[in-house]
Amino acid sequence: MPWRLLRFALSRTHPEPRMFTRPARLKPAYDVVIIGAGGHGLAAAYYLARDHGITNVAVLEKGYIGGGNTGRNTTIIRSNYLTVEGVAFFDESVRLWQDLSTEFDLNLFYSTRGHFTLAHTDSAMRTMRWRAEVNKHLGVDSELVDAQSVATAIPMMDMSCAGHAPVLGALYHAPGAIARHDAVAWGYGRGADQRGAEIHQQTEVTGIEINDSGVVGVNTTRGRIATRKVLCAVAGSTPRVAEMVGLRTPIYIHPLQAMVSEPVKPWLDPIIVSGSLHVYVSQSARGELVMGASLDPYELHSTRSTLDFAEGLAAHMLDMFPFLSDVKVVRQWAGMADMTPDFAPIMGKTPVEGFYLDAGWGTWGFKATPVSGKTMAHTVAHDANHALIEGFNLSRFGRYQLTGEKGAASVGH
Ligand code: FAD
Ligand code: PYC
Repeated sequence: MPWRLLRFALSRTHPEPRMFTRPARLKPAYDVVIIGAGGHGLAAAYYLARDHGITNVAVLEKGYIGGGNTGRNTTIIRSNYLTVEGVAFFDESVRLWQDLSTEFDLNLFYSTRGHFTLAHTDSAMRTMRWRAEVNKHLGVDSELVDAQSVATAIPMMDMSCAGHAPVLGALYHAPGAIARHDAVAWGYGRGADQRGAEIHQQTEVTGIEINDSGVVGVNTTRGRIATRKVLCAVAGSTPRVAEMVGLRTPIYIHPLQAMVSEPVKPWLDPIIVSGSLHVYVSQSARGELVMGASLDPYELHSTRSTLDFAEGLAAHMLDMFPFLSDVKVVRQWAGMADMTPDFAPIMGKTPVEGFYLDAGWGTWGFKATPVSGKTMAHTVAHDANHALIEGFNLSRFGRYQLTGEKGAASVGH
C-alpha cells in the first residue's frame, strides 16, 4: 500500500485535499446562475471568472458533477465538420483542448490518435471528399485516403468487413483525439471554484421566474435565488428547463448508448468510425475498447441500456475486427442526447431577456466543451452572441436557415 494512502487513512491531521469546496448554503442572489454542472456549465463558469472577472456565479446541479452526458460519452474530439460555421467552431475547441492539462495542472489524458471515418459506398466517398475540401480550405488537417492507406494504417481490420461492406477509402483527420471525460469536468470545476464560483450539487432547478424585463429568479429544491442571468446547460433536460421560461426548442431526446470491453493489449492507435456499420471505437490508455453506435431510434427520456444494442454493436465490431470474438464487454450505459433537426447546437441569447441556451449537443458536444464554455461566457458577460456561435442561434429555425451538420455526425442516425 502506498505510504501516502496509509498516512491519510490513519491520521486526522492529513485530510486528503478536496478538489472543490462545498458551499454550505445558497446565497440569496447571484450575478449569473448556471443550470447544469456538466462540462459545458462548468467551463462557462470557469471562463466567466477567468476572462470576464465575473465570480458571483452559482452552478446548480441536480445530481453530481459530470454525471450527465459529460461522464457518459466516448470522448472523441475532432474538427472535421461539414459547414464553415461548424469547422471554425470545433477547430477553435481542438486548439483549446491542447493546452488544458497544463492550464489545469491536471492530466486529462488528452491523446492525439488520428481519426478515420470509413467510406463503404460511393456516396460516402463523395461526402468524405466534400468534408476534406471544406476542412482544408479552413486550414484543418483532413484528407481523403484510399483503401490501401486504410489497410496500412489499421492492419488488424478485415477490409471487406465480413463481406458486408468493403472499405473503399476514408476521411483521415490527423488531429482526432480522445481525453478522460471526468477529468475535464473536474478541471473546469476546480478552476471555477478556485476563482470564486460556487458549485452546488444535489440542487435541482424547479422553476425560473420571469417578468416583463426578463429573468428575475430561479427556484430550486434548496430555495429561491434572485438573478438576472441564467445559462441553461442541461443537455438531455433542455426541453424541460426551457419550458420553465415558456420557450419551445426543436429538440428531441433520444438515448445514446455505449459500452467498453475488458482491457486488452494496445493494438488500436487511431479512432475508427464507420457510418455504414454504425460503429465508432477507440482504445483508452487503460486498454479498454470504448465503443458506441447510433441513437436509439425513438424519443425516450431515460438512461436505461439494452441487450439489443450490445448485440448489434458487438456484431458490427466483429465484422471489422473478427479476432476480438473472445473479448468481454464489461460495462454498458446510456446518456440522453438532445438532438436538433440539423445536427448543430443551439447557443446564445433567446427571446427571453437574461435566459441563455447552451444546448442541442446531441451526440457531438463533448469535443465542444472548451469552446462552448468560452463563447457562452462571452455571450453572458456581454449580453451579445459571440461571433463563433452566430450560426447556432435558436432563431435560425424561424428563418429556415439551418446549419446542416448531419453529414459530419459520427455515425448515421
Ligand atoms: P451534461 O454533461 O449532460 O450536463 C448537464 C447537467 O445538467 C447534468 O449533470 C444534469 O444532471 C444537469 N441538470 C439537468 N436538469 C437540471 C436541473 N433542472 N437542475 C439542475 N441540474 C440539472 N460528444 C463528442 O463530442 N464526442 C463523443 O465521442 C461523444 N460520444 C457520446 C457518447 C454517448 C453515449 C453520449 C450519451 C454522448 C456522446 N457525446 C459525444 C455527446 C456529449 O457527451 C454531450 O454532448 C456533452 O457531454 C454535453 O455536455 P453538457 O455539459 O452540455 O451536458
Ligand atoms: O461526435 O465524434 C463524435 C462522436 C463520436 C461518437 C459520438 N459522437
